[in-house]
Amino acid sequence: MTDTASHPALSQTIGGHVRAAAGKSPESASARKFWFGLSDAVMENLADNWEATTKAYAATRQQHYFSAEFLMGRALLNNLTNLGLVDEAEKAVSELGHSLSDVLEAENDAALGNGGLGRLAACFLDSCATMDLPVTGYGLLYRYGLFRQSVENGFQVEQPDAWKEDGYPFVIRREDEQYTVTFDDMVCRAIPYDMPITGYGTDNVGTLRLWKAEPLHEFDYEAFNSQRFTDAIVERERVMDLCRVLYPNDTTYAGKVLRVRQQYFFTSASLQSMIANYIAHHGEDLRDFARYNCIQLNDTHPVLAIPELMRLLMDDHGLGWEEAWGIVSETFAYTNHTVLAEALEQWSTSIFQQLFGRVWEIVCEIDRRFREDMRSRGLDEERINYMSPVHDGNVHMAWIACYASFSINGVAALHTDIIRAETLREWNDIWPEKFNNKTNGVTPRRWLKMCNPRLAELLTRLSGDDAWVTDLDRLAELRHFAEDDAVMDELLAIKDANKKDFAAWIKDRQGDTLDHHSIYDVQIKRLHEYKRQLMNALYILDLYFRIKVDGENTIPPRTFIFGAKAAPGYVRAKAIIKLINAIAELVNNDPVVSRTLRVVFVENYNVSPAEHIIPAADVSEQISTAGKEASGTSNMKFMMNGALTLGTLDGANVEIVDAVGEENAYIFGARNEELPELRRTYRPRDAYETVPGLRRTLDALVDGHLDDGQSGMFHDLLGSLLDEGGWETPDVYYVLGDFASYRETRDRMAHDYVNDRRAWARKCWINICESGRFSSDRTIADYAREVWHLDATPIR
Ligand code: 26Q
Repeated sequence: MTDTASHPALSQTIGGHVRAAAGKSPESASARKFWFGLSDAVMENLADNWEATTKAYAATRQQHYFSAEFLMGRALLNNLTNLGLVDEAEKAVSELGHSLSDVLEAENDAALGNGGLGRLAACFLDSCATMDLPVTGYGLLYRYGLFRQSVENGFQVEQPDAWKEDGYPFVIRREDEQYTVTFDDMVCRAIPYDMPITGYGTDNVGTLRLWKAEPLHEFDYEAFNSQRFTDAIVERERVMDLCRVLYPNDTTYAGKVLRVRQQYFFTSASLQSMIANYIAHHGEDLRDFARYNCIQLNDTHPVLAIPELMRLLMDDHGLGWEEAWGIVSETFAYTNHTVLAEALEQWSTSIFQQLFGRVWEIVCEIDRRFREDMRSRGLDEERINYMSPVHDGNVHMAWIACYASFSINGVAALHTDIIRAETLREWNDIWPEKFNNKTNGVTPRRWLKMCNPRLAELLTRLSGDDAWVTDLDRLAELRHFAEDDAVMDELLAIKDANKKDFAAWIKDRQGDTLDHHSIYDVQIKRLHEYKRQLMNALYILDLYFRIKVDGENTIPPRTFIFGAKAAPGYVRAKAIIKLINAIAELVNNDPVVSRTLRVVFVENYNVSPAEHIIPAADVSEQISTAGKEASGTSNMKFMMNGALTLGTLDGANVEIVDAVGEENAYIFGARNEELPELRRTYRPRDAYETVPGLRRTLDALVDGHLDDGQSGMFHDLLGSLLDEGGWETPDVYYVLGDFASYRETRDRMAHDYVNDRRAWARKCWINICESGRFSSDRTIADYAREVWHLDATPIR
């Protein structure tokens, strides 16, 4: 499709690129070197369209997506898929003595994100490119992405993720577009590394601009040759530190100076490049800036862009405060991703004073004017102080975002309701019109077509074409095939084949042996107490006793699959990983229980493992405490791939159930609106005493059934659920409160699975057919229309 006269067919260029990368014949090159060569060939193929797109976007109204994280995963197959080159590449690669799948597996994930928020940014870029929308992503080129996880003795161990040490062909260093970023104690160069973002079935190629910090001056030889040798090295390293590593915390905020440096660095550089582009196209008068530019803030991580744009407009471009503030308040839109108070970013004022005095001054002036504005609206002093950008010795990033932005959105309907009523209530009282909901979505290119080719082929065959790939609502037209037994049998066969593939993949990766006839029951997401992996683990332990002690023999065979990274400092999350692995040890090595149950912990869970796991899943665990998960996005990926949701009415689960009907999902547990009343009288000890089986399951944590390596971790876990009178409320996430309901629903689900395979298949089918509204194309169309006011700009 893109095969025009200007670029020769891929089959003709691969060989040369592999030779150049490997320094030997393609036949004898390693898979890794072959990956470099093939990737270069893809870059050659898209270069002209990329340049044309960049030119076209530069002259029009543009959207800019600011995010500290872009969890891109692998690029090669995604680009081949988008460019319609998979078959051609497959043929050409095999003619040169390699297999495409081996070459693809040689790519490292670009893990420049923690989890949902970072992956959402990546899905959004895919949709923007596919829809020809002039959107550019801006972030940081971390040298080390999210840590590599290994499991030793059941404990998580972190290693650095050196994902690009031997080079990465999908970013282009653009020296000629560098800027200077100045801190009070450091000056550095910001060099953009641009990644092309191909879209499906379009010539447009968008851009993700990732900034790298480098010392202002080349190596200082004078210092090098003198006593100041180490000074010179230390100074360089201080600048290089800026982009060295992605902070591995999600949800818990840590006030680290380096993190705020990162935030200022990438937002300042991004704004400077936007302003330079504006001046090149529209002249030196910046008063029309907001007509041509709009910025979406992915949570509060890029909020320093607000005072920084004020600074640039006033200090570098001569605007007055009022003019500058007018532009700022038409430029920014803010997305909130969490209701957890511990995740809201607040920086100590001393950090601001020390790093950027001028930005601090501007923040203080924003604060002063904010207080004045609120007083004129008649608010009381207590409320004004609570809402003000600077108070109690901290700068409150979310409050700056809410004040300066023209749009504030949550990421699922329930989440938006909660931020309006609770988290951001005071702002909603004053500016209800700023608030809107944009339910998340995921790209059906990566999360269906690419990762599940068997299902994609069936959908295309039944549809008569592949229009669903860019218009996922079309799948609703296939709903009636639920009544077609031949199609349902084919769906079951596809799932079975995917399960076999997954079993082979995990065997090869970490040695586990799986039975593909068993139910694959999956929970993959960051480890956090509110996500309740602990409740899942306790259920497995309960099943163990039911089989081992009670002799229950009608339990359907199950494979429990987990994937999760814990923030390195989050001790209790790490204890839960250890617990899952201890339960795996107990269950998998028991001669009786292992005939029915198996527990697998997928090490180093990331985007590419997800692509192997999700198409093989039967059950999607979405079991967060109601009200806590802003949206969730794996729930959408599972649904698209024909797994059924076992979940609470939380985040986007609510909308999934709404789409498929209650009979096609398994919903349990307390609802958000019920929890306050339930909590009033809740005593986890009562659940321990009265819920059948719970006592022996919880006792097993500390009575010698399970080994925590003398760490005391399991004792702490038990205490977190039961101990009253300490400084924490016991069982804040209502694990024991929801346990009985969870167990009943999960048992019923397993029996449904084995009792009527066709009925199960019908439910899966309806989930697939109704997944249209969870395409990120829908989400992006909503942002473009309602927030960004952005038109498509196709280059052809
Ligand atoms: C903040 C300050 C200091 C260090 C780190 C952080 C930090 C980093 C990452 C805070 C939060 C994050 C990531 C949050 C996240 O991934 N949230 C998830 O966003 C998804 C997309 O909207 C939702 O689907 C999930 O429900 C939400 O948990």
